[in-house]
Amino acid sequence: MEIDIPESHPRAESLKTREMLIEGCKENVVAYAGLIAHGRGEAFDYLIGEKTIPSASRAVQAAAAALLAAKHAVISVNGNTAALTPGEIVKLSEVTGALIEVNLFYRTPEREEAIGKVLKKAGAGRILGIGSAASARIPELESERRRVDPGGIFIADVVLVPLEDGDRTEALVKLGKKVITIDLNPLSRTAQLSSISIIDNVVRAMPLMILEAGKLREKSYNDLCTIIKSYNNRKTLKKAISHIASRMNSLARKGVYIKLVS
Ligand code: PTJ
Repeated sequence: MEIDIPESHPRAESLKTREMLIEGCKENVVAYAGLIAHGRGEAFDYLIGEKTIPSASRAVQAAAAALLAAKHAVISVNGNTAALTPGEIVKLSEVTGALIEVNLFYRTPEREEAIGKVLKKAGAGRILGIGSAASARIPELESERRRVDPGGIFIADVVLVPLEDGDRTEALVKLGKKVITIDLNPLSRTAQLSSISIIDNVVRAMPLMILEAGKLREKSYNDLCTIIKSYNNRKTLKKAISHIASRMNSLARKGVYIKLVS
């Protein structure tokens, strides 16, 4: 069932995002579990206040610098990210030179093809990881995410994995790769294990990363390394958690009242 979301609806943006995922699910792009994952993300976004917090902006800057300074950067694409930000994935790949690879937890040939189609429609050129191209294996991983492209994630030094599962993040970090994630939950294993965790909605963070990469593009390799070295992921996580805690405390003190518009 498709619904028309009136622009005047107080939560129009959030409802539109949901519709994109529901459509993506019908088209085999998004896994059923992707809808559940989104609900979890929405809950954290409510707590954060549905805006990019300063510590996330700092992580975005470090992430853009890491993608630009990388020898072999890869953007790992799952169903949710393909449904929500296909154009941004392509733009970020263009600005940073990172390759695009489809890598799915719930991997089926139909979903790989459907995601490839969405990315092509958004302007992507080469897409790694589809079908027999995902012939390499990440050791120590049992999920379907162990299957990677030998010319992509397998040899990457920096991997962007938005909305990731913790096991693969752990495996990639153990292989010595720098892992960047975008995850609304600062307590998730992925956020805790990644090298750079952007605690923000992928819908807000991807455009910011494109902007930031555009600004940093002309910087020297040494300048990029200085930005990366001065970044501290533990601080980012602590700041996100204390942002949520103090926001909740303040709302608990003041009380929350939704005013009706007369
Ligand atoms: O497409 P596939 O087969 O690779 O499967 C993708 C999902 C997302 C289903 C799979 O990776 C999964 O099950 O992920 P998890 O373990 O549920 O983790 C998803 C994380 O992303 C959770 O911590 C959510 O809070 C977070 N999240 C959900 N929506 C967003 C988000 N973070 C940023 N932006 C969002 N829009």
